[in-house]
Amino acid sequence: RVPWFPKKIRDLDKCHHLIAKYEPDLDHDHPGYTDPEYRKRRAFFTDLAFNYREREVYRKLSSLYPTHACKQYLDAFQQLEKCCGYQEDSIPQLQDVSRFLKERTGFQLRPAAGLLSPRDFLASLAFRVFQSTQYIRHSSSPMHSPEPDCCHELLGHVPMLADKEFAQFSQAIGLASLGSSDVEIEKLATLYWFTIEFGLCKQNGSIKAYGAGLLSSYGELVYALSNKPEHKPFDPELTAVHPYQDQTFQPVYFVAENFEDAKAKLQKYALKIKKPFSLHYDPFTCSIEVL
Ligand code: H2B
Ligand code: FE
Repeated sequence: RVPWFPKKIRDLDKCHHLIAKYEPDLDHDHPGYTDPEYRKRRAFFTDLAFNYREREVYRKLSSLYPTHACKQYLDAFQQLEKCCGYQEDSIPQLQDVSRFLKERTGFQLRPAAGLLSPRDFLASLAFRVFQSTQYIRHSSSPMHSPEPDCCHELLGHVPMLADKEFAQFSQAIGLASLGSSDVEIEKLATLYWFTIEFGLCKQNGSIKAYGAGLLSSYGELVYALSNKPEHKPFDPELTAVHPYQDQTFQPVYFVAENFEDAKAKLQKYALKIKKPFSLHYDPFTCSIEVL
């Protein structure tokens, strides 16, 4: 058998195996072995070199979008490629993407250090602020990350946040969360999970994906639209109490008729959450009025 060898320049993404023997971390005789600063700097460059493979995520996922993503996603993705630096071999700047969203739906991105508590994360949505991580997944596992990373935010969430109806839907979950009990927050986080992260919707007689967890995961995107999982109609009362797990693919996905319908149903659900006050968001001052 002839050993595998690269045939196109992009095949070099697979030519990344190092002979680590002489690296400062492993070789006791290396002049930098006892110099922690030097070793830290070397680790930084190692990451840069490996992360060059980020293009792999982008290329694989975007090949699926035309057949698997909803129309709203595709429209926005095209615009992001045209004017926001979305491309295979570069990662766009948070500020450019934030400006793009602000012009379309008033949403803005705010840098977050990692996974936030559901209460804090949902609260930010009330102000049309999306808390976005900026680091990238570990390069040893380019197609999977256990926590959100910039691939998930930029390829999963951002395009949908450019759609007016979806933006309203997202803010509605956020507003419903303000001042709610822990039990209600848990239900809203579950709703968030089955819609904004793993939601499907009907479109011209077929089913498409709009959830960010799907649009940023090649394997689950294919699986979600296959006949393997169960598809149930989105109904906030039922969806909010449906058990979910984040270790494997979902056995059940919820399908929205369209975003307008999903938003109306969610707002009806939110009205039933008991609070000793009512809230109004003032878009001019970007603040919450308690009535
Ligand atoms: N934090 C961050 N940084 N990004 C998210 O997408 C996220 C989060 N999702 N905290 C939240 C939790 C979500 O899973 C719900 C609201 O619990
Ligand atoms: Fe997410």
